[in-house]
Amino acid sequence: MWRQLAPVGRHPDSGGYRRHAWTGADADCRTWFQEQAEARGLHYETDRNGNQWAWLGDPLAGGAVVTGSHLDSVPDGGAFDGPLGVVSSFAALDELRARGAEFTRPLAITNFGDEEGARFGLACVGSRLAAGQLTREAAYELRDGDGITLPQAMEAAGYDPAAIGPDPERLARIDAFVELHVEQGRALDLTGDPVGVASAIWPHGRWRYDFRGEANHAGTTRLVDRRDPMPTYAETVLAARRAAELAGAVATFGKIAVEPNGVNAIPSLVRGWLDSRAADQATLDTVTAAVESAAAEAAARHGVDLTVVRESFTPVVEFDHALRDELGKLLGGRVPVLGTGAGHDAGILSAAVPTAMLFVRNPTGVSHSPAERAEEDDCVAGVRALADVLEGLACR
Ligand code: HGY
Ligand code: MN
Ligand code: MN
Ligand code: MN
Repeated sequence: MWRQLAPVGRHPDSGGYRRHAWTGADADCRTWFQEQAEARGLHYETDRNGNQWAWLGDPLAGGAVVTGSHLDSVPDGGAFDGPLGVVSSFAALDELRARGAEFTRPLAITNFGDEEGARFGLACVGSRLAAGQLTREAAYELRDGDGITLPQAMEAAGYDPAAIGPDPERLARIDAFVELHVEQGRALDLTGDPVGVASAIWPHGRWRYDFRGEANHAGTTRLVDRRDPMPTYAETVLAARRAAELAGAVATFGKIAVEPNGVNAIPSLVRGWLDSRAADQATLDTVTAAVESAAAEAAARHGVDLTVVRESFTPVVEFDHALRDELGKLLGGRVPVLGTGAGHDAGILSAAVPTAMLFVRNPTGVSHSPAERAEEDDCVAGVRALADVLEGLACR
C-alpha cells in the first residue's frame, strides 16, 4: 500500500514531496485514498470541505471512532508527515479484520485536506472549516502565490466550494478521533520507544512582517541615502533567533518574498513570515513581542515602514486526558507521553471531539524535509498500536 503512494507528488530532483492542496498531486492522493477505501468495501465520501472519509458501518449512526491524518505536504516535504497516519489507518483496519475483531460502533478513516497550508498559507484548512474555526468568508479570501483563491482552486479540482463551512453534525457523530503521525522531533529516539502518546500541542502561530522601503539603483545609491528593507529584515531574523534562544522556544523565518526581486535593485518591499511556537502562551508572547520590537527599532533606523499581521494562531491543545489515558492503558501502560510543537488536524478537532495522537519514532527527528524517516519496524509497531487502540475503542 505504501509503495503505491510513495511516488505521488515526489519531485525527481529533490526527492521531496510537493503535494499542495487542490493540485494534480493532491488529486492523485485523493484517487489513491478512494481506491483504498473501495478496495476494502468501505463507504467512501467527500465532505463539504473536501475532506475524504472511508466508513465501516453507518456514517449517520453516531458514536463513531475515527482515525486518519492528511496526505498533502509542505514544499519538498518528507514521505511520512501525514501519509504515515493515513496508510497506518488502512493497515490497522486490515489487521483488525485479520484478528476477527467485531466492531460495535462505526469506524472511519479520514484524509483531511490542506493540513500544511503550503499553498494558501493557513494550516489545517479542511479541519478548521469542519470545526468552524475558519469561516466561509475567510476561506474565500485565501489566495495562493499566483492570486488563485481557495474556491477557484477547489472548483478547478472539480469540487464545489459553495458548501464549505462548519460541519457540526458530522463532528457530533464522532466519539473519538485518533491521529497517528510520525514524530517531528527525537523524543522517542531518546527514550528508545517505537511509539508514544501525545499530551499536548504547543501554542503556535504565523505572523507576516512587511518591510516597506524605497526601490532604488543598487549601484548609484549611497548607503546613507537608502531606505533598504533587506538589512531591516535580516536584523529581525537574527533578533527572532536570539529571542527564541533566550526563551527556550522556537522562531523561524522560513518564507520570504522580495519586490522587485532584482539583483541590482534595492527592494521596495521585503515580506517575511514568522512561525513561532513555545511550550506555553506567556513564553510565546514574550518571543513574538521581542521580535516585533526589534523589527520596529531596525525599521526606524533604516527609514523603513513596518506592518505586522498575525495570519494564524493555534492556542495550546491539551489532548483529552481520559482518551489519552485510555490509549496508554490499551498500549499496556508502557508508552511515553510527549508534547509536540507541531500542529495537527487532531489539534484543531480537539475543540469539538475527544482527540488523541500516537507518534511513531523518527530516528533523526527531521521533518518537513525529504530526509524525514521512520524505520519499517517502527511503522509496523505503530500500525499494531493503532489497531490495539481502535480495537479497544470500537470493538467487542
Ligand atoms: O506546521 C505544522 O506544525 C504542521 O506540520 N502543519
Ligand atoms: Mn507537517
Ligand atoms: Mn502532519
Ligand atoms: Mn498535522
